Amino acid sequence: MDTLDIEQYEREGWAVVEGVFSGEECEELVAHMLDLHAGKKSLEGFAPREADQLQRTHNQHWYDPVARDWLIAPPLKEPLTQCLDDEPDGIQTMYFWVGSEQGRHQDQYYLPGCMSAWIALMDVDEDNGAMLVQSGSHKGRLLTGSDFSEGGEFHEWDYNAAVDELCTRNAIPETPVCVQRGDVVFFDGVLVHRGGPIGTPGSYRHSLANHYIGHSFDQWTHSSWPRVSFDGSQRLTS
Ligand SMILES: O=C(O)CCC(=O)C(=O)O
Ligand SMILES: [Fe+2]
Repeated sequence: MDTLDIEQYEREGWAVVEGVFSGEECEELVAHMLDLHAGKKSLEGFAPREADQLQRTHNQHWYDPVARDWLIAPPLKEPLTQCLDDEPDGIQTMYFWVGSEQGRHQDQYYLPGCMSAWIALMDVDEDNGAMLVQSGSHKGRLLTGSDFSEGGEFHEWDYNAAVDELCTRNAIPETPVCVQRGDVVFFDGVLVHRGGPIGTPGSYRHSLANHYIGHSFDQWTHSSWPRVSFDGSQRLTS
């Protein structure tokens, strides 16, 4: 496994660590998710889907020990600790079978204080929907709820359209994050990013997006979401 380039992370707001997970480990998770999707495995909490419905799972680690183990996989701990300058608490997971094509956003709008470890479970490029990131945008403005309330600059704007506007004002080109199976993209929760277009419709893009906050972060707003430490213990912020 490669090591995190913390200077790049701080400068660009993101950095890739190559080869964090083996091909075998990735294939195992992909097989687990394909089996769940196909109904070959059942799991309480996982809603069966139609064959053509590949919508992501959200917080699968709440009901699936496999997802929980991936959230606190030991090789993620050191790079996360460096980025957060604190011990990491896992707080959210999203599993994608296909590219999300999600509009531009900043994760901290939804998850205060967070950062991300985005795990490629297969090779990812512009064909199957690479993420697009705006390097350096994490040093700029974070749009928050108050920007959208009465008197806020973006009152009555659509959220993604407001981030599009922020992106234009930042005037920094977007970079497709093309990575290989087993690589992990660490990125700052203020970074402007989106799920890029899927160049080859119908292609798979298995990936797991994990989100973390620092153990001492005390502004966490999702009070019913457990904070999962790397030793497996869980707690709620009151
Ligand atoms: O995987 C994607 O396309 C988007 C993921 C994302 O927005 C995130 O992990 O925060
Ligand atoms: Fe995101």
